[in-house]
Amino acid sequence: MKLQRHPSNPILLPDPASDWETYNVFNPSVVYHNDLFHMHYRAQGLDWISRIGYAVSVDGVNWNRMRRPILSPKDKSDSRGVEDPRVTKIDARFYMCYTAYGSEVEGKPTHVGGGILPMIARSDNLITWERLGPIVRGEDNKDHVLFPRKIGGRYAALHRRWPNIWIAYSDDLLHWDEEDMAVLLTPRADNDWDFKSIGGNGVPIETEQGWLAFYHGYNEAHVYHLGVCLLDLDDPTKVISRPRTAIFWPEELWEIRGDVPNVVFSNANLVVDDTVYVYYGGGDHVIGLATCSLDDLIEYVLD
Ligand code: BMA
Repeated sequence: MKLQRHPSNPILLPDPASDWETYNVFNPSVVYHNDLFHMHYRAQGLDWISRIGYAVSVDGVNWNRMRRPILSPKDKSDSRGVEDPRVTKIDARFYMCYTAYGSEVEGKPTHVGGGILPMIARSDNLITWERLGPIVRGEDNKDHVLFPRKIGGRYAALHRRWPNIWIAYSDDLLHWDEEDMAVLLTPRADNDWDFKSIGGNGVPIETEQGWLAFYHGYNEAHVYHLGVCLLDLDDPTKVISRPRTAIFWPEELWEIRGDVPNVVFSNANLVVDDTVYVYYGGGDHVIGLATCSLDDLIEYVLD
């Protein structure tokens, strides 16, 4: 089982005429709503600070982008950038998980590499976002994503405590208590594709067989790969299946080179008409699309 690249790849490029998305567009989230594909993506321009851009598409391949970012840094808690959006629709509202990368956390200056908060924001229109707050504080935590409905009456999320994927529950999306968090998946103990570190990708897909959860991993050689596992519908802390093999890895020049080499990094794996659309950043530089059929994917995880 392997995802198939779309022949039009890469499907979104940086814009040399813009000051905020001049150099890199990558790591997109995509939701399908009102017969349109809505993309939120990380962009870097002349100041190298990440902002979140927005684009819309009828076919998921050709995009019409908004000319200004829809989320930008607002203070020292995210002054180094807002990164890696993952948008989930829950009931009638949209929630964006994103990484805030700041020079200060709660009034305290951070050393280089610190200051990373896994944030949640809320929107009714996909364009204007209200910041709610972080899932956890005081640690390098990212790759968080919300499940698309409550499970057992509570909101649920995946997040990454390096190098593992964790699961967490909350009553209101504002309070995430330590006693409601647990390790879900760990890297595998040989030098395979998910040996060193793993993290969650897009919104888990609900199927009759369970939640299909895409994730990424890398090994000693720091080559990003994508994989998928199946979690129990009622209790996603139970892993039903975790296939050994990866389903996607860098092969094209723009995935092997780019701004950061050997990266395929996906925040979107949505299903439209029984096709799984996986959008990803190639080399932290451009955006690509790869697809597979939902039936083939389920067969693969259950094999
Ligand atoms: C991760 C994130 C992603 C990035 C990836 C590869 O830690 O920062 O945004 O795509 O590294 O550089």
